[in-house]
Amino acid sequence: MWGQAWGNIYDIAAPQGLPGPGYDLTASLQAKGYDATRMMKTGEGFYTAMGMAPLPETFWSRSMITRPRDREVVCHASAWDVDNDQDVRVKMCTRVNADDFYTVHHELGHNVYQRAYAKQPFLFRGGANDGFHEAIGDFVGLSALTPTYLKQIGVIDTVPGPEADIPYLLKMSMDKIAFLPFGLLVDKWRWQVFSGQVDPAHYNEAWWKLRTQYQGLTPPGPRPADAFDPGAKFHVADSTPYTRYFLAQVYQFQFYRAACRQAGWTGPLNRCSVYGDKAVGQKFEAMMAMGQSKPWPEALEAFTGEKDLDASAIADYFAPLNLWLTQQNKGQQCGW
Ligand code: X8Z
Ligand code: ZN
Repeated sequence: MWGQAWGNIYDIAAPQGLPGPGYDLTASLQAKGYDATRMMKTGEGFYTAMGMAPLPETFWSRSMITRPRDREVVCHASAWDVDNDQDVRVKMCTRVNADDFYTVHHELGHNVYQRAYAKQPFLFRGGANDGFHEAIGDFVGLSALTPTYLKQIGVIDTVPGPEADIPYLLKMSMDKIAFLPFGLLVDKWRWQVFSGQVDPAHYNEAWWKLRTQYQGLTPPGPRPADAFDPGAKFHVADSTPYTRYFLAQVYQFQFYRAACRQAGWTGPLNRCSVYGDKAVGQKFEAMMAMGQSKPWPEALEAFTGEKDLDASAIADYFAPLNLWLTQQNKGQQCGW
């Protein structure tokens, strides 16, 4: 609806004749009889296989992981740290599909981080910055989407060959790269509102100006003068900052590249999974345990050896796709 993730239109956007990524995660999860609990348990399994503690019993008794039948709830997924200690929970209307499989790992990343820094003094119980908080589960999700891992846990039966790498990366880029402009513009718009640069009569116009400038999108038809399209985005209505997701999009690839290096991986990055790697898990948990006790560059350095936000990890991950696209787009005019 917001054009923030495009992976689900891979079928109609990919060039004709290009094969798919070699597996259909939604179909596989459904065929194997997954339900919400099994999705969550599978997510938890990734973290425990890296050496982290299983979720407490209260997680299972107090979380909301399916949409209740008897009342209206906010279904936008979130993770909670109710007592700033061990009472961690997820609130999610989990459906059995590829998107929610990924989101389960994302949400649990919040809970795993919260538990890791629970031993810090109260004021340091928080993410190194809010981008870190969003990046933990996304980093894990990058491994959890690899065919190698999905085969290991029996979700798919065969690992596609190297011919599936470009399609896999193309689909991933439609989620991860296409998200960047959106992740940037939500708070750009909000800051224009908060600073008074834009007055209420022009809120919607300012929104679409940014949508066009950054995402190349226009509304499907003229918008009425009293429309408030940004209000349809949960984080705008809920007043949740959004730059965190933009930052997380970069951090997650830095975490992932560092983890794969630590694991001694030398193949294409998109095929790396650190599932079951306890040494990587230990180092990652040590970074998470720092919570907010040190400036974020120190936390980043503790795990990656890098001190700054660095998009070269994204470029490394998508390097084979970039090469392929450069050839595909030869002679084409890019932009809008
Ligand atoms: O809001 C979320 C998470 C909860 S922290 C589900 N995300 C952003 C969104 O849905 O807009 C994750 C990706 C970006
Ligand atoms: Zn989140």
